[in-house]
Amino acid sequence: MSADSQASKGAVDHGALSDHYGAQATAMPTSMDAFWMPFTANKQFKATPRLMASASGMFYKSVDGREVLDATAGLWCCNAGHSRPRIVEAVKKQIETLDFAPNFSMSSPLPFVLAERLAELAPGNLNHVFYANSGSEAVDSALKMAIAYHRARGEGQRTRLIGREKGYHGVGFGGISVGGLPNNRKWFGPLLPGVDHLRHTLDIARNAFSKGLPEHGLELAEDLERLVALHDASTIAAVIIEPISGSAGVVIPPDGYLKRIREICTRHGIVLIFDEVITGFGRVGDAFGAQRFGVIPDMITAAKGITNGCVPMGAVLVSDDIHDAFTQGPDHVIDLFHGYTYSGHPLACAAAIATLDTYAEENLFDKAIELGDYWQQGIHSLQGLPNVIDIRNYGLIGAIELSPRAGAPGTRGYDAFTHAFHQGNLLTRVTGDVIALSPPLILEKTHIDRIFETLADTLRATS
Ligand code: PXG
Repeated sequence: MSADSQASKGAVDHGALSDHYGAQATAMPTSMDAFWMPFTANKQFKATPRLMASASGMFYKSVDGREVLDATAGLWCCNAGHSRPRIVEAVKKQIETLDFAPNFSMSSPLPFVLAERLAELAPGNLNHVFYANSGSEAVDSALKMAIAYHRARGEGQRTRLIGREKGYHGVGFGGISVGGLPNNRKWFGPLLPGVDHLRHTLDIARNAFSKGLPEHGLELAEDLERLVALHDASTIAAVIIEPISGSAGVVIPPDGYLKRIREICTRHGIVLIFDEVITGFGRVGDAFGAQRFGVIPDMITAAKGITNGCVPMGAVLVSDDIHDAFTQGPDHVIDLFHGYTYSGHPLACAAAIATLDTYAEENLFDKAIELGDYWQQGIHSLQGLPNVIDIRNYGLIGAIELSPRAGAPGTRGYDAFTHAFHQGNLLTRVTGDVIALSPPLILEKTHIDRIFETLADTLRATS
């Protein structure tokens, strides 16, 4: 900003700044122009804003004083519910003790402590942890590692990356290149070269209203053989998929599909990356989807629930084989020319360790199994309501797909979302005409009842 334009905006109001932690943080802002909100229809939102002032357990409190039941764990991240005391305490203590320490040829204790904890939770021999600050960064890190891994072991021609239609892997150029959501790709030019996509597995015609894993579609895993035949395995570095696609509107893998993908990758020496930014940390009834589905990838990308959403953090969990390929050189040589200023930030590590303690103490990774049947029964009770064309569920994830209005796709979903929020005090997440649900794992049956009663009212009211 030039000195002139700063002057034209007037002097900074230090009184207002010092009040930031009090009244300003819980009241409607006086102007909403400057914040360019992500993935948001800014004009529409700012005309009818929805602002949260505080949160505790299963509930948000909005700035207009309403208690809103959180059926989305924030944005798939607050798996232990909001503002949990152990996590709050850990973050407070850490910021008072060590605010920052670099991790490039320096460090502090907690990144090591946390890495051991994450390696214990991870399946198979995924014993190494690389830190990022978001899911997008974790994904780009994993894709780079896969390519570099092959080069390190003398197969530098393996550079091709394979994603899947409808995949969401964040918003870095790597992530949108392997991702399969047209709106996230079409604006941004040619993207990465040498990327191809598997077909997606959403098949409402054959699998509508499946409970848990859909029965049909295992054969879609063979699509990977098609791509191997087309490109030759010797050019392919990695396949990246979400065990359950989240952002695309919750696509559950057909029974046996992930195992088959694993077999094909192994046969052809292709690195398999599970993007578990959503399915990690108890969402599907185990630490990771990998364990719940009984399929061990070579890398897992994680974020969101790693810190219960309260401090940004992403991570890549990496197998011994991949890690060790980078450590064969002399001791003074840098293993991997990659990393972020905030990789392993002490505040994020403190939050993550306290989060893992909370998950363990409260057995939250079992909750999706314990409550799974009740959740399934609740969500499928919406079958038959106006415009409901599919219902999908797995673990504590659910989706209700509505038929789009002719010529106005997405509007029916958006209406349901705003009605549930404003009339039903219920926070859901909508992508297109799909209502997606991913409540905090601390929820109880009474919350499940309320979520589906409110949604039933909403669907009747917005038909
Ligand atoms: N991978 C997956 C599987 C994700 O779901 C990311 C990567 C990127 O994470 P970051 O931290 O860079 O946002 C995600 C993020 C939604 C929604 O409504 C989902 C995400 C983000 C925002 C909205 O489904 N997932």
